[in-house]
Amino acid sequence: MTPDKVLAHAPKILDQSEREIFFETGYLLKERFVSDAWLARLWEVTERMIDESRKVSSSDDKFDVEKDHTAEAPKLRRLTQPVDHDPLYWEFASNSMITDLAEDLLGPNIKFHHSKLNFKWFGGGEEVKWHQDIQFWPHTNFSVLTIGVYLDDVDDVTGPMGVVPGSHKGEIFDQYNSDDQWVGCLSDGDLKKVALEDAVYLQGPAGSVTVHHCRTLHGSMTNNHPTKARPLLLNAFSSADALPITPNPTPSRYNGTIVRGEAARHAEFDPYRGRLPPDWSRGYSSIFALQQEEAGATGAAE
Ligand SMILES: O=C(O)CCC(=O)C(=O)O
Repeated sequence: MTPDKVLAHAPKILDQSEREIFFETGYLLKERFVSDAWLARLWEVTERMIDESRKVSSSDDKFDVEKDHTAEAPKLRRLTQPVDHDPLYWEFASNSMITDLAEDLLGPNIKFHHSKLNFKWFGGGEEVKWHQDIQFWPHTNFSVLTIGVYLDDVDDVTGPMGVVPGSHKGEIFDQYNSDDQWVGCLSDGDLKKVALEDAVYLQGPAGSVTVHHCRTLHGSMTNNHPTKARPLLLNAFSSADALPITPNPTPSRYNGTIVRGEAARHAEFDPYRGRLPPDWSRGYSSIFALQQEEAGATGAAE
């Protein structure tokens, strides 16, 4: 759905000016947006997930862990598709204030795409290199976005999400390396073309929410805090009329579920001039493994 058509519907939860700012800059930060009651419920299940991760010694379909992850000292990078692992995560994605927020920015008919919980563990939790999302999951149009919730307070030490304002209106960059392998981030050469000096780092207390457009250039630095992780629960949505044109890298029983309104009768099209991702229908590892070019990670996606 085009911004004009979205803006023509009355907002539920945002001011009209906030919606206009999102379409202009490609991102939004809403401090303390998620209620304490929701945060407490999300923490209860998230603590359980962290405990469960103690049983794994290497990454699998559910837990993406750092190399020195152990039962005694877990070091989680990501819980993949939280919605598949506890009904609470699905309730949050499909029926909460973040679903209202998605509706204000995507229009009345909305589809769920995927979810992930990035932990960015303390004491060096890995960076996420500068990238755009739409190349991971191209759609027929660009009415696609991701909403992140900081489950804990985030400052400049814990590795806040950084965004480049206005980059959603610019180039769709190649996210392959010079050996033609998908790495899911920009090359050093392309980064020189980007106004990284304008990057904004989104910080705030627990419950603050980030929104980034599917073409917005974003990334985050290492978490250098000695004791505090930076759990960021991310849910991606699209307008119902934006259809994925490649297989979803992280399948879930909820992929493509209409969470507001109704299914589209017609697809809407924006020309997609980016390069297509590899065929991930047979498996995908994670953005961390791919960006770090860990052994087997790129191959797994081919
Ligand atoms: O966790 C972050 O800081 C960024 C997450 C992200 O961009 C991603 O997982 O695609």
